[in-house]
Amino acid sequence: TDLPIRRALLSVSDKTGIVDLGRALARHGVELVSTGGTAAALRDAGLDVRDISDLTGFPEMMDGRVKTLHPVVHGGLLAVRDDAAHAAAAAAHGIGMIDLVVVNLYPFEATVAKGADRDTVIENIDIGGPSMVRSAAKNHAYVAIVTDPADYQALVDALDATGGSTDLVLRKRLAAKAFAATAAYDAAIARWFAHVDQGERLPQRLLLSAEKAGELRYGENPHQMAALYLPSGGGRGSVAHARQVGGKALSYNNYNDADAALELLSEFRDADSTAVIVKHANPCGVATASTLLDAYEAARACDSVSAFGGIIAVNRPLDGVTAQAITQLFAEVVVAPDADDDALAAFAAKKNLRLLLTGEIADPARRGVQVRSIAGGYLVQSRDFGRVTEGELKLVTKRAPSADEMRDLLFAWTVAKHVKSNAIVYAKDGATAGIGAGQMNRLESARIAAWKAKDAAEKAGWDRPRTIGSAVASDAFFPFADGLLAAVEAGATSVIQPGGSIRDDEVIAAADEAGLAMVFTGQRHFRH
Ligand code: 93A
Repeated sequence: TDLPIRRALLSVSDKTGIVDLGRALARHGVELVSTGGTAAALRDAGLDVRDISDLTGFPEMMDGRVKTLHPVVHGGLLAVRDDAAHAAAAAAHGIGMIDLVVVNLYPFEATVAKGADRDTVIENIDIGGPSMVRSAAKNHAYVAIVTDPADYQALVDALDATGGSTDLVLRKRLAAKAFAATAAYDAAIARWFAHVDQGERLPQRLLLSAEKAGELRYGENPHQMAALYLPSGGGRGSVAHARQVGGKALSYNNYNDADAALELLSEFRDADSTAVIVKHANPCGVATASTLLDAYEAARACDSVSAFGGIIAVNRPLDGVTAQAITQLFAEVVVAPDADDDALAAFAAKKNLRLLLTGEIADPARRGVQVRSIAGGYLVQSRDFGRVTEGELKLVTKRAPSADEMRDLLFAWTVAKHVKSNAIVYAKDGATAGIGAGQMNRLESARIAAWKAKDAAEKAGWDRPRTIGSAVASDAFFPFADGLLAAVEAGATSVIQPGGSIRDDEVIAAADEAGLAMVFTGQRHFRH
C-alpha cells in the first residue's frame, strides 16, 4: 500500500509551515503545483512551482472563484489508478495524476467572527478547496490529503522513512480528518445562514461541530469518559476559554460548577464587588459589598459548611487580601476576570488551587442556545437571558417594599434564577441568607433554606438568623400559601415571585395578613 508521491497540489489560505513542507517535498523529487498565493509564497522561498493555470489551461478567474475546479484537477485526484478504463480516459484527455493534496480553506468562521459584511462573508465560502479535499479523501486508496498544518510533520516523517511514499494507514487517517474538516466547515456556513437569515428562530437542523480541546480525567464519575469540546470562534469571558493559572487540570465537575458560578456572577458584572460560591452547580453563598474581601466573607458566611471544596467566582480582579482569605478555606477553583501580583503570589503557595482568569466577563444578556441530550434526542432552547428591572415589577400587596427591601428583592431574584428548581432564596443586606435548591416541592425548599440560615447563624455566633427581616425570592409562583407562610415563619418581610397561580388571591391575602410586601415579576426562572 506504499505509494510514491510524484506530484502534489498545494493550495492553502493559512500558509503556516507551507514553505518547509514544500522544501521537504522538493527534496523527495515531488513536482509542486499551486494556486496563486501559495505558488507565490513557495517561489519567494526559492522553490520550483508550477501554476495551476498552467495545468488547467485556464487562468484563475472570476475573482479566484474558479481556480482549481477543472477535470484536469479532479480527474487527476479521482482516477482509480489500476482501472484500465480510468487510465485510458486520463490518457485521452491529458490528465496527469495528483498524489498529494495540501489544502486549508478560506477562513470562513474567522471572517464572520471579525464582523465582516455579508459580501465578504459570502466570498469566504470556499468551493474549490473542499472539492479537492473531498476528491482526494474519497480516493485515499491512492491519494494523500492533508488539511491541517499540524499534520505536515507526520507526512514528512512518512516520506523520509520510505523514501517518498505514504502508506494506507496514514492516508485513511488523513481522509477521515479531511471529511470531518469539510463537514465542520459546511456546518459553520449553514449555522451562519440560519442565524443571519432566520433571525431568532431555532434552526431547522441542529448542526453542532466542536473540536476536542482536551481529554478530561473522567466524567461526573470515575467510570465515565469525558472531554472538553470547543466550537471555533467566540466564547470569550467564559470558563471554557479561561486561562488557567496553577494546579492540576480541571475535571468535568469543575468545568460544570465553574460555569454555573460564572453564569451567576455575570449578572453582577456591573455591580459592586460580588462573590459567588458554588457547589454541585448550585450557589451556596452570594454577596455584594464595597470590597471583594467583604463580599467573599459574606458569601461564605451564608453556608460555610457547603463552601468547603467549592468553586468561588468574583467579579473584580482578585487582590492579595481576598486571595489570602480564600486560601484559608479549601476551594477547588477560583474564577476571576484577572488577578494582581499579590493574589498570584498567595495562590502560588497553594498547589491544588486552580485559578481561572476569564478577562472581561461575558454579557449576561447575550443571545445563544443551550443544548442538552435526552435518551434518543436533544433538547434545544434559547439561553435564559431574562432579567427584570424595578420598574417592571408589579406590587400586589397593600404594603410596598422599602428601598432596602427592594434592593434585596432584586438581589434574591437574580440569585434564584441560577438555583436549581425548586429555588427559594432569602437575602439580606446584599447577601444571601439561606438558599433552598433542587427540591421536588417549593415548601421544602423554603424550609430547607430557613433551616440552613439558622445553622449558619449558630456557626457564625450571630444572635439570630439573617432570614429575619429578609427578602425572599421564589423561582416560580407559590401554588399554595404554605410555601409563603414558611418564609414568613423564617422571618421574611418581602417577597418576589413570578405570580400567575390560580390561587394567587389566596397567596396575596396570606401576604397581606402577615404584613408582607410582595411583588410579581411576570417571569419565571426554572432551572434543571
Ligand atoms: O474560490 S474558490 O472556491 N475556487 C477555487 O477554485 C479554489 N481552489 C482553491 N477557492 C479555491 N481554493 C482555495 O484557495 C483553497 O482552498 C485555499 O484556501 C485558497 C488558496 O489560494 P491562494 O493559493 O491563492 O492563496
